[in-house]
Amino acid sequence: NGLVALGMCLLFACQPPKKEGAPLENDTTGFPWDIPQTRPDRPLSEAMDRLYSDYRTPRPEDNELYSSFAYTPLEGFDYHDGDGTVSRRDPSKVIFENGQYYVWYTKRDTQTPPVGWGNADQSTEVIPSTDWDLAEIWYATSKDGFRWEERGVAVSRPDKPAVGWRSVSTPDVLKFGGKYYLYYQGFMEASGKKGDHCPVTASYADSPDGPWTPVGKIVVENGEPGTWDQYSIHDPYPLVYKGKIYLYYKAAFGDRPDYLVANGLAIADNPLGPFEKHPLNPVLNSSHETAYFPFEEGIATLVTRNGNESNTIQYAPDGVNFKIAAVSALLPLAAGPYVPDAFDSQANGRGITWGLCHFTNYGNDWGKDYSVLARFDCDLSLDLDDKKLKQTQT
Ligand code: AAL
Repeated sequence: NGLVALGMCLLFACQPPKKEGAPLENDTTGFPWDIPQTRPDRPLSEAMDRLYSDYRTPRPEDNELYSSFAYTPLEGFDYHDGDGTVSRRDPSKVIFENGQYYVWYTKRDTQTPPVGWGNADQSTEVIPSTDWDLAEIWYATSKDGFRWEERGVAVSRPDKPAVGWRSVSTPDVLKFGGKYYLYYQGFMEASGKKGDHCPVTASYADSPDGPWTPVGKIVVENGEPGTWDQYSIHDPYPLVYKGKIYLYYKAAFGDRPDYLVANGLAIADNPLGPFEKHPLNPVLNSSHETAYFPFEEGIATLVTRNGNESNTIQYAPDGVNFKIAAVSALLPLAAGPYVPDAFDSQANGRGITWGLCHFTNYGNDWGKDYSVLARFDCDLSLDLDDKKLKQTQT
């Protein structure tokens, strides 16, 4: 054993010291063994070229916009033993007010589980078609982001024929000029029929605890017939960026089920509009229930579930022209991150470390299911000691 150890020592002692960034011995590519941070001065293949042109750093571990995701069940929500009559989904972003975290979400509490998208004809005034039919917007608070207390309804369904009489769902929150605004989808017909062709409406309040006053009108209009967002304005997601309200939303070329999901941007000076759609819309060619957050001088986004660029984290230095910054896996669906600087970013966004998301399809038939809220944790923040966090994750 002693001899073997001595031999090993001699072997190591005889090795030339490794030089940072030096090419491998016998390496004919001329490519240094340690991936350089700067582009090598030689022609590159398409793939290696992308490494330097499309991503923020050649190595994911150096890229502030790369993260994996951890998930934790939440405490404090009752799901009626999972019988499908109660569902919570599509959480808003999380905000911190009055010493606690707040979140708003779609809650369905119906006599029966949904009959399913394909059976929408069987829905009634009390029997839901899909998971988000006959829903209301509820809210919950938490001191630590894990244990939540459901506080009650924030926005209920107004009487017919007001916007949202059939269902109000998929909220997000804005704080602006000392007031709070909830933006959400207002259904005028059951989902699964033509109800999903819905626009966005809003309510406002002086306190995150309400009471909420519905504006009773459409705030972000569907596009003109023939345009990409003619059918729906879904998943509204407001941020304050460069002093204006940037409201991102999902729409689709075509109608379900043959549709291509994309995301657009509408900008306003005032929370209740008028919202002007960006001339370059759509600004994302993929993604469902998309989350956005200020990052450095621009906006970053989690691109999930639908489209060619699903499972990417993208970045737009101007909030408009997004490019893939990182490719990851198991991204949170319908993420509502805690975005500390969502409403006062001065082109110095700090990123995110956690939020709420949902898990759907607790059932065996699409749309005939219930959903639960969960917490996700990630490292998409400039404030974390990245290296330390990543070491503990590996
Ligand atoms: C979600 C969201 C919107 C849709 C429905 C409820 O995935 O995109 O909110 O309308 O499904």
